[in-house]
Amino acid sequence: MATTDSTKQTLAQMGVDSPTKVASLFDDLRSAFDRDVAHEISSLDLEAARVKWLGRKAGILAEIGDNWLKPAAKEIKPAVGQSLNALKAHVEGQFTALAAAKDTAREQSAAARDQIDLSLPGVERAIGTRHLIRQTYEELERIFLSIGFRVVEGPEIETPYYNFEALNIPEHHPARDNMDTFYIEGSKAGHLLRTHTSPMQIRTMEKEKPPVRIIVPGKVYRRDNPDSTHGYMFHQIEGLAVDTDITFCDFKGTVEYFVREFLGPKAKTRLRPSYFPFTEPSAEVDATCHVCGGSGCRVCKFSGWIELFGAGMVNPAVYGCVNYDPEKLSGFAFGMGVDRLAMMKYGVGELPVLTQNDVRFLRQFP
Ligand code: 2U9
Repeated sequence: MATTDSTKQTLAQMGVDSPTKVASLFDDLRSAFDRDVAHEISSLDLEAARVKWLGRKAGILAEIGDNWLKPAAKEIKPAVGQSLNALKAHVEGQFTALAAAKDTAREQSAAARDQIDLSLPGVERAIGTRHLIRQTYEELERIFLSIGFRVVEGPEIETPYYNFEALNIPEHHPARDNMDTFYIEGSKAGHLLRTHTSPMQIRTMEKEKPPVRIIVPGKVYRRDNPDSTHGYMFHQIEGLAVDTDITFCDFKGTVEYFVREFLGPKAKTRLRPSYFPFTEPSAEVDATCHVCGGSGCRVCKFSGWIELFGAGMVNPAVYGCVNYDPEKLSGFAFGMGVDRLAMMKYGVGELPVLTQNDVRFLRQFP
């Protein structure tokens, strides 16, 4: 059996002296090559095998040329030449095929690596939550929409007429003092940042005939000294119901329904007389303390009651400004500070945390 070492010798040294022996020798060599290559393939060192067999100087085929063919006796030289060519074709063909197979395998494994596995769980992206103020707005809107109110929104920059005069707050009225106002510099008409959302009730009544049942959410601005419970801007929601026969009973029933929906079925309501230029009579709406249930605690300053918002029957003076007949129409209105309600309901101690957007705070209200 010829080994690859046999190519170091000449044919004469090995006693190969006939075409039959030449053929047999080359057959053995071809088998040795096939075994060799099969092994190299598994170890993936194809290049080393290629150099061993096809290397120009020390490759086995080069050695056959030098050691077998060149010195071969005349009688066997053609047989050696033919067998060498056949072996060379086989070897080269195999290497070409193997290289192609290796390329294909590499491409396939790269494709397999790049393939998207649709069964894998996706990357979980943290999405934000609705801010506590937004959640409170949505809760307030849900309650009023459930009893026939609709949402109206309007501009934050207003004229003094809509913000004050049409609401029965003439110039020099003391009510203007506690609504310290931001005026827009250079505005000839005296434009200002609205101090409440009430201008939109006026605008709505100007445009629409009664019945009107609206709530108006939005930002409002007041020149306050900022502290732990006051800022320059706060969120309001106001409401207005006007129709031909709205009574104080409708007002009280609506307020009580709202309080039970917002604070729970056990909450009780109390109306305390108050004063607003745009309502008459006016009231502060208190509810039994949601923390102690009315028995008295630190949150309600041991009174058992918490002040929720202001409200009242619409002052007939307001109807004159919007061409509504005060003899035929009546209604009620209310105004709430949303930040205050959110802080109270969710036990938030300080106003600034509502605007700082610290995720440790926000995450508590998913
Ligand atoms: C029209 C007629 C009447 C809106 C009202 C209040 C009472 C009230 C405050 C609550 C806390 C403002 O955010 S706050 O500081 N508001 O107490 N607001 S009645 O009355 C209106 C509005 C528009 C045409």
